Amino acid sequence: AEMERTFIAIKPDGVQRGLIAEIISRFERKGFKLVAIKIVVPSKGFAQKHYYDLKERPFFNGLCNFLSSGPAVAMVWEGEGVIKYGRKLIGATDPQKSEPGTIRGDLAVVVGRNIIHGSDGPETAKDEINLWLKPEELTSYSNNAEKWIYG
Ligand code: DAT
Ligand code: MG
Repeated sequence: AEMERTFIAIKPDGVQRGLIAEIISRFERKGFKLVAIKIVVPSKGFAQKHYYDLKERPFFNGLCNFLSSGPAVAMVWEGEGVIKYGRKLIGATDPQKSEPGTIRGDLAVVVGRNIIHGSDGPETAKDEINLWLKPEELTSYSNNAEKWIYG
């Protein structure tokens, strides 16, 4: 299998609303493998780095204040197609447009409080994993279910 890794974060609203287990469960049940996880309060400066590409947008400051407003859960998930399919599990950026069955579609209402982040491509996945996690925080292991997930 062509394994890849993506960065997923449960934002402070998802943590405060008690949705950590619900969100992890959706990735885990799918068959993706959790290879790193930690809970952290991002500083404002760290949030600005994470969302650097959006620095010209009018909502940038509010977005960075929000991301740094409390603990977030930072994770790395591994699996075949996990970057693209992870975005599918998450749903559209605006929860009003996310399909039912997706994380944002089922669990969020407005774009400013959409509970979860996921890398949007291989380059951002690499950058975000490096930004949020130290190399020694990443694990590499085989899971006995893999032969049943991938054949
Ligand atoms: P995504 O999180 O789906 O990758 P994005 O990278 O375009 O979306 O934007 C990052 C976050 O910024 C998004 O999760 C919520 C916030 N955001 C995006 N568009 C917004 C808007 N029009 N108003 C307020 N917040 C917005
Ligand atoms: Mg994005």
